Amino acid sequence: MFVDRVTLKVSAGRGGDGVIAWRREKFVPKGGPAGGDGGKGGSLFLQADPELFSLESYRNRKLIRARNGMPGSGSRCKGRDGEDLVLKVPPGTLVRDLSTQEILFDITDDRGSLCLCAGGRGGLGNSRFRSSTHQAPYRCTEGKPGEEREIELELKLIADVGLVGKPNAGKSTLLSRLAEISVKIAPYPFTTLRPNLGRITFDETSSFLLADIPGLLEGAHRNKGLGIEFLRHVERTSLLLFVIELSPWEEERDPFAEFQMLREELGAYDPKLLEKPFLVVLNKIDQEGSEALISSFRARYPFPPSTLFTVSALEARGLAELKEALHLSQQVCCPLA
Ligand SMILES: Nc1nc2c(ncn2[C@@H]2O[C@H](COP(=O)(O)OP(=O)(O)OP(=O)(O)O)[C@@H](O)[C@H]2O)c(=O)[nH]1
Ligand SMILES: [Mg+2]
Repeated sequence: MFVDRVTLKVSAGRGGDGVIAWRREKFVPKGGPAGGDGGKGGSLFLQADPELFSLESYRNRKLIRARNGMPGSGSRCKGRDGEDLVLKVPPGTLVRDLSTQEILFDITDDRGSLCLCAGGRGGLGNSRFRSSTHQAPYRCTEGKPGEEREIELELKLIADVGLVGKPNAGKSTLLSRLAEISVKIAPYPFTTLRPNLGRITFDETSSFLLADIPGLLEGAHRNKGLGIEFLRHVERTSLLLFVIELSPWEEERDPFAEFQMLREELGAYDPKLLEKPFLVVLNKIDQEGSEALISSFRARYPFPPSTLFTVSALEARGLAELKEALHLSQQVCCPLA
């Protein structure tokens, strides 16, 4: 199951208490204080794991605690430190503190682990309080509580290109052709219920990560269909690929109106998405009668013609040109007006 938003209470371990103890040995009168310190509480760390694509492992968890430190003991023995806990999250996870709404971390790569909650310090045993004037202190301190937070983890996939289109437009088919992976494809809307990622390799040194998200319906920003929540997974992409279906047998459908509808839904989610570079793919050109739709689309398309592609994902036609354009995307695409 794909999960891209969870809230959790996280807490580091409490420090162990210091203790009061005395050195008691035969022939050692007035052995003095020997209470050891408590161990440190375990800390909580976050780490990106590139193998993960979902926050599913946190779905049913409400509280995550690291272990407490153990109390000290006699003979000045320090208690054992609580074990640190490392929470693995997919790259692209945003960590928000729910009480302040502040973004604590944006975990975009797998460089090291980040401390989310520091473990509490251990208390001091009575041996620590001995001084020249106070030889037998009856004093120790408690361990400190570990840091606690209520957090929200929100995953925004990190991909270079995001596929946006109506349900059934052929987005998954295109992804499977370009990235040569197998994804669920079926002749009904909302086949894709979770984002899929695929990598297109151009050559040994360059490749692109492509994200296919569930289809958008008109009114998605009012929660129609699967809503627009999934658009968060194209927020970080550097290029958008609009996939529009040519369906000549359905007379009431107008591909250009669908393109505008998609733009409106994107704008309703976040106007910044409209500033992203984009390419438009008219899919299913293998169908009879699609030429008329293509020319009517071209006539109204106000952006450079070099950003418009006609393909048949099913028959793998026109894909080489599209792949080439993706490769050169930084130069050929233009921002939406
Ligand atoms: N004729 C024709 N059919 C296609 C083409 N590309 C995809 N299809 C068919 O269109 C249907 C939908 O394809 P999908 O790839 O599942 O479409 P999608 O956009 O991922 O759909 P959702 O996941 O539901 O949003 C399937 O039956 C595909 O076989 C094409 O180029 N030509
Ligand atoms: Mg799909």
